[in-house]
Amino acid sequence: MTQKPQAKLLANYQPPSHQVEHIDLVFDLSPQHTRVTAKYNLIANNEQSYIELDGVDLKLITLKVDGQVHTDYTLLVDGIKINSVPQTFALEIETEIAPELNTSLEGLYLSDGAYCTQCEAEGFRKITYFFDRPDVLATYKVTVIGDKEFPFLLSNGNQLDAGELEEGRHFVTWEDPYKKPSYLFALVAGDFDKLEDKFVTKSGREVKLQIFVDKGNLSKAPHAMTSLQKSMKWDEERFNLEYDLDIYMIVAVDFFNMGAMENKGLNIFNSACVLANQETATDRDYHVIESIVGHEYFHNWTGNRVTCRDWFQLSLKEGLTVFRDQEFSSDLGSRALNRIDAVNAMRTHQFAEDAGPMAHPIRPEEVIEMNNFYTVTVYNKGAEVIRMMHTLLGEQGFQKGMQLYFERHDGQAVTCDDFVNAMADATQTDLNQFKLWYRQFGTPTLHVETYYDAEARTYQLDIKQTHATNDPISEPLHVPVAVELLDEQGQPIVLEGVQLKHGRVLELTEEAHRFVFHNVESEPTPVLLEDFSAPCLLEYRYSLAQLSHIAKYATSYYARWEAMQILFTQQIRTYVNAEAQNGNMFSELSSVLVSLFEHKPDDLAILAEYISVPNFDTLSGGYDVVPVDALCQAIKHLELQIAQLLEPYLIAFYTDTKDSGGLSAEDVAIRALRNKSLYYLALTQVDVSAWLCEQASSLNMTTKLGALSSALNAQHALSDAMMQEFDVQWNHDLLVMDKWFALQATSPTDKCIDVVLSLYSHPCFDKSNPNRVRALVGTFTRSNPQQFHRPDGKGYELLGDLIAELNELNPQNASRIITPLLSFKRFDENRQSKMRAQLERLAAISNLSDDLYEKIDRALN
Ligand code: 7MF
Ligand code: ZN
Repeated sequence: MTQKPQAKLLANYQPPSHQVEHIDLVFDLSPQHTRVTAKYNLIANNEQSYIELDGVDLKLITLKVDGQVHTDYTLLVDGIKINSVPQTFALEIETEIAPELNTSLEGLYLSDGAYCTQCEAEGFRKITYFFDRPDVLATYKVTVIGDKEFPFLLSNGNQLDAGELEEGRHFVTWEDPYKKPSYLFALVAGDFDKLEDKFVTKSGREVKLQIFVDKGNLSKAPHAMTSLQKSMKWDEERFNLEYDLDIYMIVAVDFFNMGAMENKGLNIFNSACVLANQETATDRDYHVIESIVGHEYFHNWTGNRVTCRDWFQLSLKEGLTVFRDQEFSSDLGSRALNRIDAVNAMRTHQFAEDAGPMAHPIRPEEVIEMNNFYTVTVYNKGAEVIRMMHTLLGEQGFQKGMQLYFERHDGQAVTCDDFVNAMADATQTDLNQFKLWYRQFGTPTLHVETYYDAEARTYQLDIKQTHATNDPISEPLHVPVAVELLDEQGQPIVLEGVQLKHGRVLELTEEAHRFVFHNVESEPTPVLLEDFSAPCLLEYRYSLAQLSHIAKYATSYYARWEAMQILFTQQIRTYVNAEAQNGNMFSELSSVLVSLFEHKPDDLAILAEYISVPNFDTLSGGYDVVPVDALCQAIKHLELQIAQLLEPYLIAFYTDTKDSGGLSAEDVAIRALRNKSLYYLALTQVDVSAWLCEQASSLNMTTKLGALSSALNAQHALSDAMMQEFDVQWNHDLLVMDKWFALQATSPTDKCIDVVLSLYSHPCFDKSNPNRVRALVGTFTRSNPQQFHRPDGKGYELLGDLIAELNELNPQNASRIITPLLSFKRFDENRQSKMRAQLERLAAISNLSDDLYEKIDRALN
C-alpha cells in the first residue's frame, strides 16, 4: 500500500464552490483516442480564486478560461486545480480517453464493440473534468460523433440535430432540458436492433419508447417493453407521477457491473435484466426483469427529478425506489409472494451484513469508496424504513407526504431528513425519533413475553427492544409492530384496550412497553411482527402448537409462511445441537405439512414457499460460530424427511398436473410447485428418471432448469449427461450459459471446486464479464456453503486468486465478490485462519484498489 486511502465523512459536507447551469459536451469517438470537449460557465458561490474539479485517468489536451489558453493549473491524483480564475467565467476543457482500455466498466467503455457509459456514482470524472457530485445540477447538450458503423449515437433527452460528416462519420446532438447531476449522464454508440412502441400519458402526451438490443435479439425485447408500459401506467395510478420527456430509451449491454442504470431518458441495462423469451428465461427472470425495468423507470421521479445532495444520502433515492418497485410488483402480482421475497433478502443478506465488518446505517457516515455502499442495507433495509413510514402513516398519509416532497424539492438535490420532514409535515406526525433509523446500524431485537389472565380475561404483551452492542448510538427506535391474535378456532380476535394504528399496529417508542388487551375469552395465539412490519429479529418462545396454529389459520399467507420458517428453524436447531430427538417435534411439523397439502392455499406458488426450508445463510445467522458441516447435514436431513413424509402428495400433485408452458400467474405457480415436488422426490427412493428426462427436454426454461437442479442436488445418475446436453444445446447463448455455470457451481460433490476451476477455460467463460463471474464464482461462494467452506481451504483460495486477478481488471466486481470472506470471524478456528490468510494475502497487494482496501481493512481491523 503506497498511501492509505482517506475516508470521506458525512459530517464534513460542504456545498459546492461553484454553480454550473449548463454544460456543452462534444464526443469524438475512437477506441483509444476519444476526444471529449466540455464547455461550461462557472459561477462562484464564494470568494475563491481557484477551482478544483474531479478527473481520473484523463489526458488533458487544452484548457481555456474565457476563451484564452490557461496554464496556471496543477494536476492532482484525482482531479485538477485551476488557479487564478475570476468569480464568473467560461471554461473549456478538451481531454482524451481510451474506452477500449477501460476494463473497469465505469466511465466510457466498450461493451462488445458498443460504446456505453456508467457514471453512478463517480464515473463521470473518468470522462471529463467536472464537479462530479450529485448536488451540482446542470442541463446538458451533447454531440456524439462516430463512424457510421455505429448507426445509433445516443445520449440523454431529446434529439436536436443530426447529420453526415466526412470520412464515413456522422453526428447526433441531444439536449436534456431537465437539470441533472453528472451521475445521470449517459452516452451509447453502436449497432443494435430496435424495438419501438409508445405510451400515452394521462395528460395525453405521446411518449416514444425504444429498446436497443444486440443484433438478433429482438425477440427477447417485448417483455421489457410491456414491463415499461406497465410501470408508466402504475406510477400514474398509484403515485400520480407522469413521465416528463417525449422519448424513453433502454439499451441492453453485455458488459455491465450492475443490474441497470436510470440515466435520464436513456436507461442502460445489463442484458441479463432485459432479454427474455420463454425458451431462454425462467419465470423468475420474467419477474426480475419487470421489477428492474420498473425500478429504473420509477427513479425518474425518485432520484432524477429529486436527487441526492451527497452520496451519504443514497438511500433517499434507492430505499424509496426499491419500496416503489416492491409495491409495483405487489400490485401487479402476488403481494404475499413479493413480501416473502423481500423478507428472505433481508434475512439472508442484510442481517448478515449488519452482523459483519461492513455494517453501516442506511445513511452511512464514513465512506472510502462509494461503490462499496450500494448495499442491501442502503437498498433493502432502506426500503423497509420507507415501508415503516408507510405503515405508520397509511397509504393516504404516505401519498400526502410524497406530494409535499415533490412540491418542495422538485429539481433539487436533498437529504434523507428532507424526505422524512415532508412525510411528517404533510401528516402532522412527529417523526423525529423515527429518524434514528437512518443513523443506527445493526439489527434490533424485539423480546416478547405474553401472559394470559383467565379471570380478568386480559392478554398482556411485554415488548422490549435491544440493540447490537457494537452500535455506539443504541437508543430506542420508533418501531411499528403489527399483531394479530387468533382464538382457539383460528379466528382473529377483535383487539380491545390497546392503542393501535390502522387496527393492527402497536407503536414502540420506549425501551420497554406493556400492552394489555381486554375481553379476551381464552388464551390466544399471538402473530407477532406480522408482515415483517419492522426490520428486526423477534425473540419469543413460540410453542410448537402455537406455530402450527398460525401456519394453519393466520389471516395472511405471509404469517403462515413465517410460522413454517420458524418451525423449520427450530427443527434444524435440534439436529445441529444433536439434542435428544424430541419425537414430538417432527410429528407436529409433519401434521402441519400434511394439512397444508390437504387444504392447499389458492396460490400454489405460496405452497411451494411453505415447504421450502430456510437457506444456509439465513440459518447461520442464528449461531455465534457457524457450524458449517452440522448445518449442511441438518438441512439435508430435514429435506429428506420432508420428502419422505410428503411423497404421496408430491407424486399425486406432480402426476395430476402438467406444465402448460403459459405465463399466467397460475401457470407459473404450477411450475413452481412441480419443480419443488421434483426436487423433493429426487431425494427419495422414487424413480424420477422419466420425469427428469421429460422436464429436461422441455422448451420452457423454468421446467428445464427444475430438472437439472433437482438431478444435481440429488446427485442423480442422469445429471452429468443432462448437463452436457444443455451445454451443447445452449453454448451459443451466454445468458443461458450463466444458468448452467450457476448450476455447476452448486453441485454438492467434492469435485465441485475442480469443476469450477476447469470451467474458467470453457469457451463461454470470460473473467472480464461480471455476469459470468457472478454466475460461476458468485454462486459457488454464496450458494454452495459445504464446498466453499471446505476444511482444506481450497474454496477460499479459489476466491482469493480470482479477486487478486480482478483487482486490476475490475475493482468494483472484485469488491462485490469478496463478501463471503469478510465474515471470517464467525467460523471455527481452522476455517477462520484460512479465510483470514486469503484476506491478508490480498491486503499485501501493492496496487490494491480502494474498493478492496476498504473492505479488507474493516474486516481485519
Ligand atoms: C432493482 O439502483 C433494485 C436494485 C445503481 C446500480 C440499480 O438503479 C440502480 C442504480 C446497484 C445495485 C442494485 C440495483 C442497482 C444498482 C438495483 C436494480 C434494480 N442507480 Br449497484
Ligand atoms: Zn436504484
